[in-house]
Amino acid sequence: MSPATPLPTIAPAATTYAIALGSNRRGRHGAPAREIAAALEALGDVVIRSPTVASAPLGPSNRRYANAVALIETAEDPATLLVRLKSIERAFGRRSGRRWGSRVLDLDIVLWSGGAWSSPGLTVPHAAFRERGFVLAPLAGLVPTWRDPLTGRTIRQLAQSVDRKRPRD
Ligand code: PH2
Ligand code: MG
Ligand code: MG
Repeated sequence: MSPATPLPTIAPAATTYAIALGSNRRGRHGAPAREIAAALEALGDVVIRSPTVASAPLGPSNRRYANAVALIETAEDPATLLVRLKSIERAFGRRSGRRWGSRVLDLDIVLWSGGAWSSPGLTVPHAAFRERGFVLAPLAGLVPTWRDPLTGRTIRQLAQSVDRKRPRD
């Protein structure tokens, strides 16, 4: 008799996310750019990442940011991924507090290959990414032709629009 054929295991399909990383405060890994590098390690399954760029703070903080964008591949749905991102932020010393206060690490879900998603406390695409040069410029270097599912515009087009409005960012 032939040996039993193993049952096929059905793995959930991997999807791709664009994650925005930001830091404007030293943590245990060092200066903001070091926190970003360590966070990319902690994320795992990074397919491609942008360079880390320095950017002027948008909002009330007066500390400059280090920002980057990475594509990751995972079978997690957006709500499950968000729980993991929050736990990485906490492990890096992020304290909840003033909205937009300085932070060791901010990990935001910007886009998902599954399209639009909405659940309590989470909207994908990220509600404000279309106005943020520090997200769109690095993202346009990775996926210029990815389309925003809400507006139908490409990342390149969105990046060009903010660039025209805020040439110094
Ligand atoms: N994040 C914010 C608020 N302002 N400014 C820059 N330059 N970079 C950021 O990542 C950033 C910000 C809230 O998450
Ligand atoms: Mg943010
Ligand atoms: Mg955030």
